[in-house]
Amino acid sequence: LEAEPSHRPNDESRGCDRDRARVNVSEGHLSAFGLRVALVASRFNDLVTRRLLAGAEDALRRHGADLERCRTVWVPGAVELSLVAKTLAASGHYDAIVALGCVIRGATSHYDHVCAMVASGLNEAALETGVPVIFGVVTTETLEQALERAGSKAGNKGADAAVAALEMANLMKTLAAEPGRA
Ligand code: INI
Repeated sequence: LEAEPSHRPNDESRGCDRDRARVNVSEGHLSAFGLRVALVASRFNDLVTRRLLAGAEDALRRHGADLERCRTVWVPGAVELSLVAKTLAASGHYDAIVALGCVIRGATSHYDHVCAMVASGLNEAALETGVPVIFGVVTTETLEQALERAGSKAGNKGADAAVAALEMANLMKTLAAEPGRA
């Protein structure tokens, strides 16, 4: 059989453009109005984590959050962030959780274990509860690099995490309001 001349690539690309024009786009806005956000911060390396927390609180306030409705919980170290984040997420009281920590590499492999535990634990907390749990954990080689990310030349990762929490909290509300389409 002789193959039919194929026009599929052109047809497909035209189809794609047509679909693109019809697609509805959802995104979370950045207002904190009416949102309740819980912040979980670890005491380990608190020279850095206090600055991340200050950055997160400042970002929430500047985006319209009522800080009276938000909450801060301190835990010993980054490893403990996940359990508390998951407990707060499962409580139903918060629209998003921001986990703030600082892990700095030392002479042993401890850093790798702490990073692996906190990354997978926070991700699991979000996936199991359906509540956004934002990874505001700075992982660096040196204290200097960590301080750079806690309110100096590389910005403030706590503030970035808080803004991500607002975007995700609002996006999840939008998706929940359209159950047929999520
Ligand atoms: N915890 C941190 O938050 N940052 C670190 O850099 C760190 N290091 O390197 O050891 C750290 N360890 C403690 C860990 O998070 C737990 O609190 C501890 O292991 C008890 O479970």
